[in-house]
Amino acid sequence: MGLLEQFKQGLSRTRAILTTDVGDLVRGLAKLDAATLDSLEDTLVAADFGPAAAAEILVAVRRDLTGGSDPALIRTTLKQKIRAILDIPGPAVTQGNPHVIFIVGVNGVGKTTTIGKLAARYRAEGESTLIVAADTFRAAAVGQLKTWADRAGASFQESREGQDPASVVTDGLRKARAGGIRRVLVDTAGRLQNKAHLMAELAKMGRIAAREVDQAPHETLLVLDATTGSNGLAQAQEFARAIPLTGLVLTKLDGTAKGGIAVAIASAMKVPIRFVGLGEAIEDLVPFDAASFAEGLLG
Ligand SMILES: Nc1nc2c(ncn2[C@@H]2O[C@H](COP(=O)(O)OP(=O)(O)O)[C@@H](O)[C@H]2O)c(=O)[nH]1
Ligand SMILES: [Mg+2]
Repeated sequence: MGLLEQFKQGLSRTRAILTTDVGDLVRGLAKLDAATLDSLEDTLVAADFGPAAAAEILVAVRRDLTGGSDPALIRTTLKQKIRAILDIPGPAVTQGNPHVIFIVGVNGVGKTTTIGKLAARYRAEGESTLIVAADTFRAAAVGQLKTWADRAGASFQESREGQDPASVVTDGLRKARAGGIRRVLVDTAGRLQNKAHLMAELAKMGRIAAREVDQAPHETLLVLDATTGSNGLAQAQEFARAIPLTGLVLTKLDGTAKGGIAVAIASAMKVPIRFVGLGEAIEDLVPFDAASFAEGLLG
C-alpha cells in the first residue's frame, strides 16, 4: 500500500466527518455567507484543529472564495492551507555516531510500540540498532520493550526496576560505542504524577548522553496519542520546556476522528511531525507527509 493510501485509511474517521460537514454546509448555497463561514470554523474546531489553526485556515478560505461556495473549491483551499501549516521544516539534525534518539511522552501514548516500529525500520535499512530500556519505573516495561527488540532484530540494553535511568543511558551508549552500533533508541518513563521529577530526570538523561556521545541526543521525539485530541498540545508544551524537541510522533490516528489535532499541534509548536502511527502492528508506522495527510483528511 502506498503512503497516500495508508494516510487515507488511517484518517478515514476524521475525513468522514469533515467531508460530510463541509459538504452539508455549502451545498445549495449561492455564495459563502458569514454564517456559513462561522459554521465551517466550528466544524474545524470540532475535528480538533484548535481555535488558532481553524482561524488561520478560515482567513485563507475567505481570501480565496470571495465569490462562490463550490464545495470542491473549498476543499482544495482547505487542503492547500492545511498542507502549508503541516509543512514545517525540521531542525537541522546532526548525524551522530552512534545516532541517539530519545523517545519521550506520557504513559500509554505508544512510546514502546513506536520504538519497536522504528527499530524495525532501521533494521530493514540494514542499520544496527540498540534499544535502551530507560523506563525503569515499571518492571513490566522492560519485558515489553525486550519483546519488541527481539521482534525487530535489535540489540537490547536492559535495566533493573528502580535503576537510575541516566545510568542505564550510560550503559547503553557505552555498549553501542563498543559494538559499533549505528542507531540507539532510548525508551523513557512517562508518569505524570510527579511532573517536576520526570522533567528533571529527562534533562539529566540528556546531559549524561552528551557526555558519552558527542551532541547526543541527536533527536528527541515526543510521542502524542491522537485520540486525546487537544490534550496532546498541552503535553507537547510541557515536554518542550524540559528538553528540546526535534520532532513529534502522532500515534493511534487509525482509531480517531480527531485527526485535526495534527494541524493544531503543528501550528502551535512549529515542531515537525516525523512519523504517524496507524495501527498496532510493527509495520504500522509511516513517515509523515504533509501533502498525503491533507489529502487523507479531505479526500
Ligand atoms: N491503534 C493503535 N494503537 C497503538 C498505536 N501505537 C501504540 N498503540 C497501542 O497503545 C497502547 C500503549 O502503547 P505503549 O507503547 O505501551 O505506550 P507507552 O506507555 O507510551 O510506552 C498499546 O496497546 C499499543 O498497542 C497506533 O498507532 N495505533
Ligand atoms: Mg512504555
